[in-house]
Amino acid sequence: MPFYTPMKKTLMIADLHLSEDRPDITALFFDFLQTSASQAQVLYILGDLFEYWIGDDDPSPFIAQVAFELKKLANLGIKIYFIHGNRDFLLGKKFAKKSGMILLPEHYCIELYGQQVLIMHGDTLCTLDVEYQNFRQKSRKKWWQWMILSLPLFVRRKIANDARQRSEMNGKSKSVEITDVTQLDVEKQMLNHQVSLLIHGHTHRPATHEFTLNGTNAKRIVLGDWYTQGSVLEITPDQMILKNRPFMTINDK
Ligand SMILES: [Mn+2]
Repeated sequence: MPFYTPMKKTLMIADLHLSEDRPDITALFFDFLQTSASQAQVLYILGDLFEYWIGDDDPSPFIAQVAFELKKLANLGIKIYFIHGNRDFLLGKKFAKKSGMILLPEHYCIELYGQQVLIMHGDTLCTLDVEYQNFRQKSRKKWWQWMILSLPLFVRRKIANDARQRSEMNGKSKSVEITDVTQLDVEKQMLNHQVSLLIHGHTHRPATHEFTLNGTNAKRIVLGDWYTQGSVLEITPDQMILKNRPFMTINDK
């Protein structure tokens, strides 16, 4: 028997939307990396780790610090996997290497303690949002990304800021149905990958949905965003728990 057996624990997070404007989220994330994450075997980040991403060549010290903290965790032997979100889809190999993350394809099947699980960001399931899906299709093309990434950084930053403002306006005008997943696409993806468990983020509507798929029990777990607290899915061989982490209080006395 080995002297030390690492805890069989896998963590999943999504939609942190890290940015310089929200030091409270960043502090909570770094604390999470140094505490719970360092006790786990694997950490999956299912997209929108960053509020926006303008290219791996962004020299921002804030981004360098996030890379440094992730790399510290990776150096402890914890595997960190990353699936792109709709905000940070331009995150590339250079940053992944710097931060010790392994990039995964947009839809990916993993084996979790004996169970096949499909993981993704979740934006591809929101098919009623035709305007977004059209943009998504275009922006995942090599030529489009090459074109954007060849622009000077200050231009890319302006494009990202405009897109953030547009998205905020859209979020207010688009209905709840349009910005949520469609059950039909959930089932299509799950049948395609032959799984009875799907885990994703993106909609910021943390929940566990149970339904029947092809006569068997199926489950969809939605991770929460980090705007008002942290949200972590903890998976061990025995259970899966969606946990909240409150923002840290500052003790100034
Ligand atoms: Mn998203």
